[in-house]
Amino acid sequence: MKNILVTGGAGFIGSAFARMMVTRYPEYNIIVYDKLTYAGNLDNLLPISDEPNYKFEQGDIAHRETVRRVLSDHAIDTVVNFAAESHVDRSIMGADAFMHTNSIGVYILLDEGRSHGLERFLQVSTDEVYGSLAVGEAVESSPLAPRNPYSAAKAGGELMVRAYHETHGMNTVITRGSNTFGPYQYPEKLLPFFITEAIEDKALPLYGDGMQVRDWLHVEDHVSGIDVALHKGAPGEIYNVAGEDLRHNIHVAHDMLARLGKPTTLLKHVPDREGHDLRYAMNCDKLRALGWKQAHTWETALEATVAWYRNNEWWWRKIKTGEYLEYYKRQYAARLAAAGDS
Ligand code: NAD
Ligand code: TDX
Repeated sequence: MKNILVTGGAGFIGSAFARMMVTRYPEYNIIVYDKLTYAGNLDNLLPISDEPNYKFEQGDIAHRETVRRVLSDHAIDTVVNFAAESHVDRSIMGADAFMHTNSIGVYILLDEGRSHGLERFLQVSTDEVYGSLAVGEAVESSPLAPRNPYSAAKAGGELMVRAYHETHGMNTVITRGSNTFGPYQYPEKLLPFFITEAIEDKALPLYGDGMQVRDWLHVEDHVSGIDVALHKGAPGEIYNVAGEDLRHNIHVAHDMLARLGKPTTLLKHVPDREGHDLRYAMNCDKLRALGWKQAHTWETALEATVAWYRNNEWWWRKIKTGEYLEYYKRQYAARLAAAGDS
């Protein structure tokens, strides 16, 4: 492993992976390949922009010719694919881009990667492919039962990874991560959205009764788990990367508000997300058996995350304009109005 293509590396988790790899492995070349959609942001890569083992290429993972050129120009031997449309609420509004990137894009990367002779292909997937679990926790062999267009398209991508391993003998690994949070997360996802809105004393739209359960994982722990799976995972295998720290949304919001010193009266119960998955939970003994350990607890991770958004307004204030405001209006205006707020 020497020349690693990090697709989707200008987004939240991909950029954390690129920042970690560039410093942890000076002997590797890290080439970020990203389309720079609304969620891609070169500011996320500023901390490594002058490092000699980092390069950036702009492009779409579903664009065959560009993928082929980049694999060849950089003599890529390994692909770690983070590129995705990643927000469930946007997939409910329309799923074209989700099918394009999360399913077709994965296929193009695999197909070009196979022709190019890749040594290793790691697909970053999600706990959402297991669907909503009323009780218990998913293990890697649990059935796939996605329930929204985002997760269905991610499951499609995964199945193609499996097919290229089984049919063509490609050396693939899949990781399935749980709800991730930390610095540089686009402020449409629950925590960065609520933190940045609460800083401005705005109403926080909590879907339904707020009793949905998510399994929270700090982004540095997520990317260190991907690193372990990349280096030690067996070909064709799948590894859950989970915080194993289940929390109700309403309690997550209360913890965050307490750290910001803001009142819980900012929370407004608004009409629920359509098809809302009530509960995600995964077991990650399989990855722990390879030596992965979390460095963060919920308390330390939340504290650091709240502090980061407080200290880095330069980063999120630039984002919260233009397209962001259009999306906010479409997603929240009617919901907040229904809750008696706007
Ligand atoms: P993100 O939306 O912050 O970043 C996605 C990145 O992919 C952006 O930089 C975007 O420009 C890029 N991209 C989108 N379409 C592309 C295309 N066609 N070609 C090239 N680049 C493209 O997402 P994230 O939260 O960092 O998630 C990264 C990966 O991790 C995704 O595959 C997601 O499914 C998975 N995941 C996310 C979470 C989470 O909680 N955020 C949890 C588990 C798994
Ligand atoms: O305004 C909100 N109000 C609210 O109550 C938002 C944005 C979210 N929520 C709820 C919905 C979920 O139950 O909070 C929970 C978390 O929501 P998101 O941050 O949108 O994440 P989720 O839908 O759980 O999906 C995330 O985890 C799995 C990521 O976005 C996916 O990319 C990942 O695969």
